[in-house]
Amino acid sequence: MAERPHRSGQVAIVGRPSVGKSTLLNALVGARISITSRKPQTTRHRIAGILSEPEVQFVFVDTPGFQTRHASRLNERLNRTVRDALADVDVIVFVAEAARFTVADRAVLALLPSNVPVVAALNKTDALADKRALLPRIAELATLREFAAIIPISAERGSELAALKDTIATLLPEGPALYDTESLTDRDERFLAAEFIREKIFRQLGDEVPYSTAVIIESFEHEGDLRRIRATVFVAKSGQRAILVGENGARMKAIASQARADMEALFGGRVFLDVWVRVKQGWSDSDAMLKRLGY
Ligand SMILES: Nc1nc2c(ncn2[C@@H]2O[C@H](COP(=O)(O)OP(=O)(O)OP(=O)(O)O)[C@@H](O)[C@H]2O)c(=O)[nH]1
Ligand SMILES: [Mg+2]
Repeated sequence: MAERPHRSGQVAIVGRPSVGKSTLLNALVGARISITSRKPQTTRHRIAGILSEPEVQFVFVDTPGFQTRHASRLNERLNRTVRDALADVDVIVFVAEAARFTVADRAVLALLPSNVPVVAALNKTDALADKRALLPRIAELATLREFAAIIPISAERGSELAALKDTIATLLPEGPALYDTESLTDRDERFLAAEFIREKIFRQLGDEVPYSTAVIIESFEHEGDLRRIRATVFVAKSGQRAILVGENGARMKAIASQARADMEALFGGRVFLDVWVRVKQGWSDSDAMLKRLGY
């Protein structure tokens, strides 16, 4: 019997903010590499998660949720990141919530190229009170464009992810692995370290500060098994600095210690993390800062 040919390719994960794109990427790859939170617009960078199986290598590309809220130069860049991520992928996974289909979902759908196969993943089925609500939603979605498949999933519980993966695999072209089969992501530890800090800020602080925050890794040194990391968190106003630092530095201490625990889990070694907070007015509209941040 002939061996089945190996397949590989890029699979973009797109959708409006907060539908669970990054949670899905992590569940598919089996590691927490892309940050997640309840707040919309958590993801700001393109990041690939790599899943290597004997017959197929998936390169899942997580993208920022298409931005519709604040008009800033940062947001223009984020939207461009999404568009660029779509340019040369083999498959698109369009993520929406099983419970609702909004104007923003339609807007994202309208941006998708017509010559790439799209699989719709209706996420958060675990939160659906009545599963019968899925049928009219699937029917509605099917009228909007052609889908290779429409699959209800729960990224958080891991439900139907095998079906999603199998469907995607059939749509990938034949070809060798694109990355080392040991790799989990195309991003380095420096990038992941900055992201873990940003994640804790998104999870621990209210509605204003996270959107005014950026993280830069100033230095990242290996001393045997120990990683010594120095980071600066930029905020836009001094009031935000006070909130972020907290009373006697308690808030920042909690953020840093949780971020450090994540780094140690993923990197597999001890981490010494030193975080400073600095005020930089208007960073999200400064070309120089955006460039330094990699946006
Ligand atoms: N109940 C439930 N919640 C989920 C599921 N998947 C994701 N969530 C939650 O939805 C919220 C948003 O998840 P993210 O993965 O950060 O969403 P995202 O689409 O990457 O968001 P942005 O990066 O901001 O565009 C988080 O609180 C997740 O825990 C799911 O299957 N079920
Ligand atoms: Mg995300």
